[in-house]
Amino acid sequence: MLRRTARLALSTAVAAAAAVIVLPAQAHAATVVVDTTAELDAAISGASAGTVIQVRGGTYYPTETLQSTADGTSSSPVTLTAYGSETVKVDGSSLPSGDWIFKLTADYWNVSNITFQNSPDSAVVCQSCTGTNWSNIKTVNGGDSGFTLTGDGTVNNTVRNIDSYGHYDAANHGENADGVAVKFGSGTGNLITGARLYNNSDDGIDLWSFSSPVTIEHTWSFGNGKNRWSDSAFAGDGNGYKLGGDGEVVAHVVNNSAAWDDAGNGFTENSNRGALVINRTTAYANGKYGYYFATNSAKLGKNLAVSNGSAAVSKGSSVTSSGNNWDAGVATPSFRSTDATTTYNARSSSGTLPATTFLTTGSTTIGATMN
Ligand SMILES: [Ca+2]
Ligand SMILES: [Ca+2]
Repeated sequence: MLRRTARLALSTAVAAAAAVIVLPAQAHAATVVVDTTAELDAAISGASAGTVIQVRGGTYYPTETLQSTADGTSSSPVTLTAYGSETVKVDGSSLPSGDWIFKLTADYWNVSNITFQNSPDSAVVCQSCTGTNWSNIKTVNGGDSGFTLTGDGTVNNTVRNIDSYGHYDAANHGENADGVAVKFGSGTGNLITGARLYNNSDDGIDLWSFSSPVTIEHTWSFGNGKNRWSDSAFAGDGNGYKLGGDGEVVAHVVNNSAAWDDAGNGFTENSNRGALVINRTTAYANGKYGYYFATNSAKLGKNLAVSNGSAAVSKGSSVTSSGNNWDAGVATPSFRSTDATTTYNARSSSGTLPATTFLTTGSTTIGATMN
C-alpha cells in the first residue's frame, strides 16, 4: 500500500514536471519552472531563444556565477522571472570571493521580479548586451556595484524600476561600489528609468568611461557615499549622478530625477566635456554642489537646487542655464515635505516608485515631480 502510494505520487510528479515543458511546433521554446539552485543554474546556462524560466518563491544560494552567452532574438527573447507573484531571492553568500551572482553576455533577455543579494562582488553584470529588459530587479548589499552594463556593443537595454542599495567594496574602502554602473563601454539606446539607488558606498549611478549617450529618468539617488561601514579609510565619492569620466565626451541626458543626502555632488559632469542635458531635476541637501558642471557645455534647464553643502551650482562659461532656481528671476518653490521616510516605502503594484510628497512642490515649471 505504501509502495503503491509512493509510485502514484511519483508518477503524478513526473506528469506535473512534463506538463510545464511546452514545445510549440515552430520554435524550440520551452517554459521551465525551477525550484532548486541546481535547476536554476542549469536553466540559465541551457537557455536559448524563446526559453521562459520561471523561478518558484524562495532564496537560492548558487555556488558558481549564474551565466549565459546564449542570445534570444527580438521576437523570441529569453525570459527569466519569478513564478507568478512569488518572491524570489538569489543570494551570493555561498559564492567564492570575487564572484558575481549573475552575468549575461547575451542579447534579448527579459529579466524581472528577482532580488540579487549579498554578492561577494558585483551582483548583476550585463556585458555587451543588446536589447535586454530588466524590470523590478533588486540588487542589495553586494561587494561591488549592484547592477552593471559594460562593454562595447551595449545597445538598446532598458533598466526599469530597479532598487539598488547597500553596496560596499571593502577591499577598496568603498571607492567603487555604485548602485547602477554603465561603465567602460559604448552603444546607444540605453535607458535607466524608475530607479531607486541609495546608501551605496560610492555613487548612486556612475557613467564612467562610457562613450555613448545614456538616458536616465524618473530616478532617485540618495544617501550614497556615506561611511556606513565604520571604514577608517573610507573612500566612497557619493555623487548622486556621476555623468562621465576617463576623457569621454558624451551628451548623457537626465530628466525628472532627484538627488538628496548624497555625500558628494547631486549631479556632476565628472570631467565629461560633452553637452549633457539635465532637465526638471532636483538636488537637495547633498554634501557638495547640487550641480557641478564647471568645465563642460551642459544644458541645464528647470532644475531646482536647495540646501546643498557647497552651493546650488558650479557652472563653466560654456554651460547653458535657463529656468533653474539659481538663474536670475526664477523663484524657488517651497517643498511640501522634507521628510524622506516615504521614499523607502514599497513600490506600487506595477513597480513604479512609491507615492510621496517629499521634495514635491506642485510646480509645473521647475524641479522633479518625484514619480
Ligand atoms: Ca569612486
Ligand atoms: Ca563610482
